Amino acid sequence: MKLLASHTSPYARKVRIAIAEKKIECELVEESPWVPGTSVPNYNPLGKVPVLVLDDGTALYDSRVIVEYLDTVSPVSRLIPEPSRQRIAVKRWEALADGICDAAVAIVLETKRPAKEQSAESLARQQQKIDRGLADLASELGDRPWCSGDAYTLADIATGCALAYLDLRHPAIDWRGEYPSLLKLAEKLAKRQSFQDTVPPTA
Ligand SMILES: N[C@@H](CCC(=O)N[C@@H](CS)C(=O)NCC(=O)O)C(=O)O
Repeated sequence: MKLLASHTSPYARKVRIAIAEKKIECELVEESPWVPGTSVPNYNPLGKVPVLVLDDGTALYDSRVIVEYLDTVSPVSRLIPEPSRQRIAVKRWEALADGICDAAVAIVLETKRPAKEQSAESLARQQQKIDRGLADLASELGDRPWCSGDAYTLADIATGCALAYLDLRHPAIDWRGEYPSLLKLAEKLAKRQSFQDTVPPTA
């Protein structure tokens, strides 16, 4: 099994953390989907990472499908609870954290366009998604130890990856100052080996 991933992708990081937590053997192949000649479209017609290529050649995407697959392959450290209601709560949390990343990525791409072609309206719309998303994450977390239920799950992984991606691409967003509950969670996650081994490069 091999994982096509870039070191800065928050979606790929989510999968890499899941692989580490579940102690699954998997080759990591660093691939940027943005460089000319990238092989990513050969595996994923959408041209996005992460992609998990199984030993029989089947390519799985996107990150949510991959993590769900990994969680069923190995019973070690279940990341998605089985009971339907808890499962949906975790998946919803993941959707929100990933959605914050989607908005953060959209801003990065928009600001790469020539200044006079950038849409202030689009930038503001994406910024609102991040702002509302963070507020929701924080209020749902409250003073509980973990995002969903009373154990560490995929919800925590997705949230930790989203917050770190904001640090990487949008350091001006002061989520630590505004949301102490998220800060507490992030500090706890940062102590895990899986998070330490996948910290995105700053350059
Ligand atoms: N929903 C997808 C999002 C994946 C995604 O957008 N990956 C970015 C890297 S952070 C990418 O590959 N972008 C290339 C492109 O959009 O062409 C997932 O969860 O895997």
